[in-house]
Amino acid sequence: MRVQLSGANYLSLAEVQVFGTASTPAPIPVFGTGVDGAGNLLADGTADGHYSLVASADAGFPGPSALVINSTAFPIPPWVADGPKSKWIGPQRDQSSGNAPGNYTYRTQFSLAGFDPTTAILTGQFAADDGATMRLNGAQVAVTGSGFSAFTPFTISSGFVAGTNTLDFVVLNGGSSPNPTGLRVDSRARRTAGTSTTPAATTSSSRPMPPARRSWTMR
Ligand SMILES: [Ca+2]
Repeated sequence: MRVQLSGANYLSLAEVQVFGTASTPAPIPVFGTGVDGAGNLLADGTADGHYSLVASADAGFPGPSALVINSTAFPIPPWVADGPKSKWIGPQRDQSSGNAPGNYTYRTQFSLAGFDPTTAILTGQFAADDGATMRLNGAQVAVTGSGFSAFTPFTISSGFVAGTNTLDFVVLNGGSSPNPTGLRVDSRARRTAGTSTTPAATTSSSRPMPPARRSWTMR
Protein backbone atom coordinates (compact mmCIF):
# COMPACT_ATOMS: atom_id res chain seq x y z
CA MET A 1 0.00 0.00 0.00
CA ARG A 2 1.16 3.44 -0.45
CA VAL A 3 0.27 6.23 1.87
CA GLN A 4 0.70 9.71 0.70
CA LEU A 5 -0.48 13.13 1.43
CA SER A 6 -3.28 14.12 -0.84
CA GLY A 7 -3.01 15.55 -4.23
CA ALA A 8 -1.74 12.71 -6.30
CA ASN A 9 -3.92 10.08 -7.84
CA TYR A 10 -2.42 6.96 -6.46
CA LEU A 11 -4.12 3.74 -7.26
CA SER A 12 -4.49 2.10 -4.04
CA LEU A 13 -5.81 -0.26 -1.58
CA ALA A 14 -6.58 1.96 1.18
CA GLU A 15 -6.33 5.46 2.25
CA VAL A 16 -4.53 7.11 5.03
CA GLN A 17 -5.22 10.61 6.06
CA VAL A 18 -2.56 12.36 7.96
CA PHE A 19 -1.19 15.72 8.57
CA GLY A 20 2.16 16.27 10.05
CA THR A 21 4.89 18.72 10.46
CA ALA A 22 5.58 18.91 6.80
CA SER A 23 3.98 21.87 5.14
CA THR A 24 4.30 20.27 1.77
CA PRO A 25 2.57 17.00 1.00
CA ALA A 26 5.02 14.16 0.92
CA PRO A 27 4.51 10.59 -0.23
CA ILE A 28 4.59 7.85 2.34
CA PRO A 29 4.67 4.30 1.05
CA VAL A 30 1.87 2.01 2.12
CA PHE A 31 0.65 -0.63 -0.25
CA GLY A 32 -2.29 -2.94 -0.61
CA THR A 33 -2.25 -6.53 -1.78
CA GLY A 34 -1.06 -7.72 -5.14
CA VAL A 35 0.65 -4.64 -6.52
CA ASP A 36 4.19 -3.67 -7.33
CA GLY A 37 6.06 -0.60 -6.16
CA ALA A 38 4.32 1.54 -8.75
CA GLY A 39 0.87 0.31 -7.82
CA ASN A 40 0.50 -1.92 -10.85
CA LEU A 41 -1.17 -5.28 -10.48
CA LEU A 42 1.23 -8.18 -10.09
CA ALA A 43 1.00 -11.27 -12.26
CA ASP A 44 -0.70 -14.33 -10.78
CA GLY A 45 1.72 -16.41 -8.76
CA THR A 46 4.00 -13.50 -7.93
CA ALA A 47 5.17 -13.06 -4.36
CA ASP A 48 3.78 -9.87 -2.88
CA GLY A 49 6.65 -7.55 -2.07
CA HIS A 50 4.71 -5.60 0.54
CA TYR A 51 2.92 -8.34 2.46
CA SER A 52 4.51 -11.28 4.23
CA LEU A 53 2.80 -14.35 5.57
CA VAL A 54 4.29 -14.26 9.05
CA ALA A 55 2.12 -17.00 10.57
CA SER A 56 0.53 -19.94 8.80
CA ALA A 57 -1.76 -22.77 9.79
CA ASP A 58 -0.51 -24.92 6.93
CA ALA A 59 2.85 -26.59 7.50
CA GLY A 60 3.22 -27.11 3.79
CA PHE A 61 2.94 -23.38 3.17
CA PRO A 62 4.62 -21.67 6.11
CA GLY A 63 5.38 -18.38 4.37
CA PRO A 64 6.86 -15.86 4.47
CA SER A 65 5.88 -15.48 0.83
CA ALA A 66 2.31 -14.47 0.12
CA LEU A 67 1.46 -15.20 -3.48
CA VAL A 68 -0.96 -13.58 -5.88
CA ILE A 69 -3.80 -16.05 -6.33
CA ASN A 70 -4.92 -17.21 -9.76
CA SER A 71 -7.28 -14.54 -11.02
CA THR A 72 -9.44 -16.51 -13.40
CA ALA A 73 -10.14 -19.70 -11.52
CA PHE A 74 -12.25 -20.75 -8.58
CA PRO A 75 -12.66 -19.29 -5.97
CA ILE A 76 -12.66 -16.05 -8.01
CA PRO A 77 -15.65 -15.86 -8.19
CA PRO A 78 -17.30 -16.10 -5.69
CA TRP A 79 -14.50 -13.99 -4.23
CA VAL A 80 -14.51 -10.33 -5.21
CA ALA A 81 -12.97 -10.04 -8.67
CA ASP A 82 -9.37 -8.91 -8.90
CA GLY A 83 -8.45 -5.38 -9.92
CA PRO A 84 -8.30 -2.63 -10.76
CA LYS A 85 -6.32 -1.60 -7.70
CA SER A 86 -5.46 -4.85 -5.96
CA LYS A 87 -5.49 -8.61 -6.16
CA TRP A 88 -6.01 -11.50 -3.80
CA ILE A 89 -3.01 -13.05 -2.07
CA GLY A 90 -2.68 -16.30 -0.19
CA PRO A 91 -0.33 -19.03 0.98
CA GLN A 92 -0.31 -20.48 -2.54
CA ARG A 93 -1.53 -19.27 -5.91
CA ASP A 94 -3.94 -22.13 -6.50
CA GLN A 95 -6.78 -21.80 -4.05
CA SER A 96 -9.11 -24.23 -5.81
CA SER A 97 -8.40 -26.74 -3.09
CA GLY A 98 -7.02 -24.23 -0.61
CA ASN A 99 -5.03 -24.52 2.56
CA ALA A 100 -5.48 -25.96 6.02
CA PRO A 101 -8.03 -24.39 8.35
CA GLY A 102 -6.70 -22.01 10.98
CA ASN A 103 -5.12 -18.57 11.25
CA TYR A 104 -2.94 -16.90 8.66
CA THR A 105 -1.30 -13.59 9.51
CA TYR A 106 -0.35 -11.24 6.71
CA ARG A 107 1.86 -8.30 7.59
CA THR A 108 2.75 -5.03 5.94
CA GLN A 109 4.71 -2.12 7.32
CA PHE A 110 4.93 1.58 6.59
CA SER A 111 6.71 4.53 8.09
CA LEU A 112 5.29 7.71 9.52
CA ALA A 113 8.72 9.21 10.03
CA GLY A 114 8.46 12.96 9.91
CA PHE A 115 4.78 13.08 10.82
CA ASP A 116 2.82 13.33 14.01
CA PRO A 117 1.45 9.78 14.44
CA THR A 118 -1.45 10.99 16.56
CA THR A 119 -2.92 12.70 13.56
CA ALA A 120 -2.92 9.74 11.23
CA ILE A 121 -6.06 8.19 9.84
CA LEU A 122 -5.96 5.07 7.77
CA THR A 123 -8.98 4.06 5.74
CA GLY A 124 -9.51 1.32 3.26
CA GLN A 125 -11.36 -1.89 2.69
CA PHE A 126 -10.53 -5.52 2.81
CA ALA A 127 -11.98 -8.94 2.19
CA ALA A 128 -10.87 -12.33 3.41
CA ASP A 129 -11.71 -16.01 3.22
CA ASP A 130 -13.15 -16.78 5.64
CA GLY A 131 -12.70 -13.56 7.62
CA ALA A 132 -10.08 -11.38 9.23
CA THR A 133 -9.21 -9.17 12.14
CA MET A 134 -6.79 -6.28 11.90
CA ARG A 135 -3.96 -5.37 14.25
CA LEU A 136 -2.07 -2.12 14.20
CA ASN A 137 1.23 -2.33 16.03
CA GLY A 138 -0.02 -5.41 17.86
CA ALA A 139 -3.32 -3.95 19.03
CA GLN A 140 -6.52 -5.29 17.55
CA VAL A 141 -8.50 -2.79 15.56
CA ALA A 142 -12.19 -2.70 16.21
CA VAL A 143 -13.28 -3.92 12.85
CA THR A 144 -13.71 -7.41 11.53
CA GLY A 145 -14.68 -8.70 8.16
CA SER A 146 -16.30 -12.00 7.50
CA GLY A 147 -16.78 -12.02 3.80
CA PHE A 148 -14.99 -12.76 0.57
CA SER A 149 -17.73 -11.70 -1.81
CA ALA A 150 -17.72 -8.05 -0.68
CA PHE A 151 -15.32 -5.63 0.94
CA THR A 152 -15.42 -4.53 4.55
CA PRO A 153 -14.45 -0.87 5.05
CA PHE A 154 -12.13 0.17 7.83
CA THR A 155 -10.96 3.38 9.43
CA ILE A 156 -8.13 3.51 11.92
CA SER A 157 -7.54 6.80 13.71
CA SER A 158 -5.41 5.78 16.68
CA GLY A 159 -2.60 3.46 17.57
CA PHE A 160 -0.06 4.81 15.13
CA VAL A 161 3.51 5.30 16.24
CA ALA A 162 6.40 7.38 15.04
CA GLY A 163 8.61 5.58 12.59
CA THR A 164 7.72 2.10 11.44
CA ASN A 165 4.13 0.93 11.83
CA THR A 166 3.06 -2.69 11.47
CA LEU A 167 -0.34 -3.63 10.10
CA ASP A 168 -1.44 -7.25 10.41
CA PHE A 169 -4.44 -8.98 8.91
CA VAL A 170 -5.18 -12.19 10.79
CA VAL A 171 -7.21 -14.34 8.44
CA LEU A 172 -9.16 -17.24 9.85
CA ASN A 173 -9.78 -20.06 7.44
CA GLY A 174 -12.70 -22.07 8.69
CA GLY A 175 -13.70 -25.65 8.17
CA SER A 176 -12.10 -28.88 9.23
CA SER A 177 -10.15 -29.70 6.11
CA PRO A 178 -8.23 -27.68 3.49
CA ASN A 179 -10.36 -25.11 1.70
CA PRO A 180 -9.84 -21.75 -0.05
CA THR A 181 -8.28 -18.89 1.91
CA GLY A 182 -6.91 -15.51 0.96
CA LEU A 183 -6.66 -11.82 1.74
CA ARG A 184 -7.51 -8.74 -0.23
CA VAL A 185 -6.84 -5.14 0.77
CA ASP A 186 -8.07 -2.39 -1.49
CA SER A 187 -8.73 1.26 -1.64
CA ARG A 188 -12.08 2.39 -0.65
CA ALA A 189 -14.51 3.27 -3.35
CA ARG A 190 -15.43 6.41 -1.50
CA ARG A 191 -11.87 7.65 -1.47
CA THR A 192 -12.13 11.36 -1.09
CA ALA A 193 -8.56 12.44 -1.63
CA GLY A 194 -7.97 14.01 1.68
CA THR A 195 -10.74 16.49 1.99
CA SER A 196 -11.76 15.30 5.41
CA THR A 197 -11.63 17.88 8.11
CA THR A 198 -12.53 15.48 10.86
CA PRO A 199 -10.47 16.32 13.92
CA ALA A 200 -8.39 13.79 15.73
CA ALA A 201 -10.49 11.24 17.57
CA THR A 202 -9.10 12.28 20.91
CA THR A 203 -8.42 15.95 21.37
CA SER A 204 -8.45 16.22 25.11
CA SER A 205 -5.47 18.49 25.14
CA SER A 206 -5.66 22.23 24.92
CA ARG A 207 -3.77 22.29 21.72
CA PRO A 208 -5.34 24.31 18.98
CA MET A 209 -7.36 22.34 16.51
CA PRO A 210 -5.01 20.94 13.93
CA PRO A 211 -5.34 21.90 10.31
CA ALA A 212 -7.41 19.80 8.00
CA ARG A 213 -5.95 16.40 7.53
CA ARG A 214 -4.34 15.54 4.35
CA SER A 215 -5.02 12.27 2.70
CA TRP A 216 -2.63 9.44 2.27
CA THR A 217 -3.39 6.85 -0.24
CA MET A 218 -2.39 3.28 0.26
CA ARG A 219 -1.73 1.35 -2.82
CA1 LIG B 1 -12.14 -20.80 3.57
